[in-house]
Amino acid sequence: MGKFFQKLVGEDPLSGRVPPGQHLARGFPVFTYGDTPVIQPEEWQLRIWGCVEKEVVITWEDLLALPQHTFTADFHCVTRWSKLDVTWAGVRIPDLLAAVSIRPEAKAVMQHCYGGYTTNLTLEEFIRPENYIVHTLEGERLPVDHGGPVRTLIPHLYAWKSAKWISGLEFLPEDQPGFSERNGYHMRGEPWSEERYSDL
Ligand SMILES: Nc1nc2c(c(=O)[nH]1)N[C@H]1C(S)=C(S)[C@@H](COP(=O)(O)O)O[C@H]1N2
Ligand SMILES: [Mo]
Repeated sequence: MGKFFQKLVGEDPLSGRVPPGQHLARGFPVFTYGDTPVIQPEEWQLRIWGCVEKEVVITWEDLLALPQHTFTADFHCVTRWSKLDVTWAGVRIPDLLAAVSIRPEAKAVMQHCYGGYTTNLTLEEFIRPENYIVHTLEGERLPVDHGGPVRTLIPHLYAWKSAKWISGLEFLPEDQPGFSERNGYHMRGEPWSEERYSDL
């Protein structure tokens, strides 16, 4: 590699930030299967059940009473667009789950959404401290198209794992495919290793 080209690569602020097979999107596209459910914050509820000692229901008020963080993360859709440096605000998943007694047999989580969408991940992938449940995008109330009032954000996996209009967390003894995963997407979905589709 010539000196000039090396210098260019070294100075490219995006080098190493866009996973293989992805390009940068213009704006922030919306990607939704089916209709967009409209839920008011006051009626929003997150039910947590399955492999837990006691079922828990979290309301908008409960969510806002937990420790809040603003953070920036990259967003990678499996349909090949990425958006870098998106700023969100919300609650860390481990803080959300602090009041939930998860039973030792729990190995996976199914995220349930208003409107019926579901997506799964292992418990280990779900409870990472850089995962969030968010209510704010770029300093504004999360727009309904982007999953408002409340969605999850799992930055290290493809964006189909970041559930918009989240309504439930079901803890499971084994990893089960959700809506996207039953329709051909990968069970894990890690963008740097291009875990796009399942081998079925
Ligand atoms: N409930 C729900 N969550 C969802 C989806 C959906 O259709 N319904 N689409 C997923 C996909 S494929 C992507 S790329 C992102 C898109 O998020 P955005 O519309 O905010 O860009 O949401 C994910 N979460
Ligand atoms: Mo997507």
